[in-house]
Amino acid sequence: MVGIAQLVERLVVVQEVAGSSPVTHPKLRIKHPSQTSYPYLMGSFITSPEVADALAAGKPVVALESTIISHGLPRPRNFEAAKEFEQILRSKGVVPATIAILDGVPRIGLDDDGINRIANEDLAKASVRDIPILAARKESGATTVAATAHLASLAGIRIFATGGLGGVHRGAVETYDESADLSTLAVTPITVVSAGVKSVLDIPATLERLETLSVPVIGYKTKEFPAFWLTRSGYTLDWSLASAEAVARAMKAQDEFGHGQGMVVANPIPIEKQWDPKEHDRVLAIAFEAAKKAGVTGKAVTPFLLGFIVQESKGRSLEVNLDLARNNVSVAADIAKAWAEIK
Ligand code: PSU
Ligand code: MN
Repeated sequence: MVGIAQLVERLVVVQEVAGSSPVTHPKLRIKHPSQTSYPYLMGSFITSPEVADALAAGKPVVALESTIISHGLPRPRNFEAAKEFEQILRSKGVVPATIAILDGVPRIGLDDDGINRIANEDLAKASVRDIPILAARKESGATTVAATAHLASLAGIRIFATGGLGGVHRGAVETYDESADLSTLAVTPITVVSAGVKSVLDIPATLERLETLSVPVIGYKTKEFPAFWLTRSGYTLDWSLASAEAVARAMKAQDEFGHGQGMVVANPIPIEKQWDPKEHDRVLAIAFEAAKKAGVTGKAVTPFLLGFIVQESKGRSLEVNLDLARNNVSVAADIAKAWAEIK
């Protein structure tokens, strides 16, 4: 039986904007402010026809972020990666929804020109709080996990693949530097498939914060949280699920008993593909020194460390980064298909 809550959830708010398409708002179950009549927000967001059709038909859709393309991977590999992630999804019968803000308009699903822009323009790194400013100024931005999750959720997308989640930075006790990825997942009903968080972050502190925020962390076929480039972090999880179907069932139960939070599916890179742990430790130690020397702080820290690590590892970390991201996209596709079956 379909209850009132589910009916309201399925309420489709038709946008008046040319080229845009119907959107649902499963989180708040009300109209999003951008769908009201404030003139400067009239643009709202634009869902590509392909993504809009898939959502309307209940077909599987997976969101992809753009910060990993703009700031997390070097040119020209970033463009190839963006295309490849979409291709992996398509080959499994899943519609990709790469998300970015272009000229002030959040885009859910990009065409070739959009992919080219996120790969080759120097875009701002945009988290949730930056979206309205970019919209009002009609500027562009590459969306982080937080911003991508937020926009994907507004568009009615439930599954999202990324490389690594942002988290609590080392030294956060003094700097308070903690990614908005965590606080956003506390209020955004989306399942994010990631290879854990990068070992440049404070992994145990990140897991503690996710616990505080009531965001479940599910090990995918493992009970150990991965460490991005490395298969294992040494930190044990409370929950492990053995299949995409099991994750979809947990999502359904979360819809019933949760309070609107998301879910982290931690998907380790296969051990034969991980970075050599000794080399990993050596390169990271140098990278931290370099960041300190260069005086890098705030949200510039992650891109700096990533770029430095790619150089110092002579590209090895990049190959591992791409492998783990492909692996996440593939698992997200399986989950999206299982979700489309049971939701
Ligand atoms: N991890 C990666 N590559 C990335 C990021 C994380 O391996 O590019 C990006 C993601 O977009 C993530 C963001 O949401 O960094 C977190 O940045 P911050 O700590 O400033 O919130
Ligand atoms: Mn930060």
